[in-house]
Amino acid sequence: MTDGNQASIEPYTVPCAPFRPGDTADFGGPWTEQPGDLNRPDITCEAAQTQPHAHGLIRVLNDEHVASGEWNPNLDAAQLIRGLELMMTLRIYDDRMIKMQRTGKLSFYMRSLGEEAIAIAQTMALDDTDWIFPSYRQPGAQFVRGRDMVSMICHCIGNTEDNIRGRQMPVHYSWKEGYFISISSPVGTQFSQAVGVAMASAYKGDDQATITWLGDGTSAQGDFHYGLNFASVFKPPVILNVVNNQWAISTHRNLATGGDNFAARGLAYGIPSLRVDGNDFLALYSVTKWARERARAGLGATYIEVYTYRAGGHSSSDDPSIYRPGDEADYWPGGDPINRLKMHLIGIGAWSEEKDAELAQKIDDTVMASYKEACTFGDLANGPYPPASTIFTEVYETVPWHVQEQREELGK
Ligand SMILES: Cc1ncc(C[n+]2csc(CCOP(=O)(O)OP(=O)(O)O)c2C)c(N)n1
Ligand SMILES: [Mg+2]
Repeated sequence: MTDGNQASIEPYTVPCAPFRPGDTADFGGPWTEQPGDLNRPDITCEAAQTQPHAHGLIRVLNDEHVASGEWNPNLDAAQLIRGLELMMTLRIYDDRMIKMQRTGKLSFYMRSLGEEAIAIAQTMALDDTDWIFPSYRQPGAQFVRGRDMVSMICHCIGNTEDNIRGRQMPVHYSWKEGYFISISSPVGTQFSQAVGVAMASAYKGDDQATITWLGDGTSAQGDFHYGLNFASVFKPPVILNVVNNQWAISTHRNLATGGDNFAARGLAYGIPSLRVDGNDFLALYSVTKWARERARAGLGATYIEVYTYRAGGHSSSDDPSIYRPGDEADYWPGGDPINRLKMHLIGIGAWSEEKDAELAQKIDDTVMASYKEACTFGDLANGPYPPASTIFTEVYETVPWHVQEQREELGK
């Protein structure tokens, strides 16, 4: 049945992950693509002019953490430090929350480990009222828009202050004030929804753009293609991202595409398409600014493959050690996004290890204080929880008869 790395079911071949527990991962050594390799095309370019960008890799920070090339967004030190602080906040928050899950204080959790730059840098590159249609891997966008951490934790616990009253799993945040649309458990629905909202912005003639993300595994679904096709036809102001983090729970990305490139798919839809180093804060910021400029100028959609690695388990329910080498993340050529920005800041003389340690401690104190405050509104073990009647309220404008019947049956 097995032939090297491929498990065969005659006459078909089922692709297998390249590395399994016990193997030493090998991603081909440091990337050959360098920051200056790719130009920053004029925003009016045709899709075909982005062919090198879809097949290459847009980078700004090199392996020595020096920024260069046309894609360098030339952010000042204050903006870079803000980006670093927000990424550290997300990581420390995630770290605390997964510990809370392990000790029974949350029912479920999902981290963004290794992918912190994505939501943070890309949201920083947008206007504050642009629509965000995230997957569960971009809660970090809320930190950029200033969401209160206590409110986020109340949602994860599902206590009386949960702004969505226990209607969603933890980490499936909704935040109307931040233009942050409810995260959907059925993966991929956000792609076509985002395109639809962007079409509405174009019809209304407002200057709101929409950004959305889905994963490599999810891109094997129809939703991905429906979204791309509508974006291709109607050219709305939307930024469509596929986060290729190599894994979809326990299945390798090679089950989602026959090739190893997700960015080039956009070219076939006639949409300018870019592939970006997803662990390079500066490159992510820059490609998103470019896409936002295109949206503002009425030039339509931009499609981006964010090339990265999921350093943690899929969720608190997952144990990656049974399907991939435990140290696979250490071999990822893109390194760690937070460390890369930190080393860049140290390199330009704007940061130090001491400042970094101080900031990490301050953030951890804030997370702990926020957790304690959230628990004053109810914790998972003891409640209080939102009332059961909230299953039936605030969902339908007119409650359908069968839902009404269920409510009566429940007596709520
Ligand atoms: C429609 C649908 N199918 C399956 C699932 C179960 N599921 C949840 S996440 C996931 C993997 C998604 O992987 P990917 O798109 O690569 O995103 P990542 O978790 O790597 O960010 C699956 C199969 C689901 N939630 N919805
Ligand atoms: Mg994935």
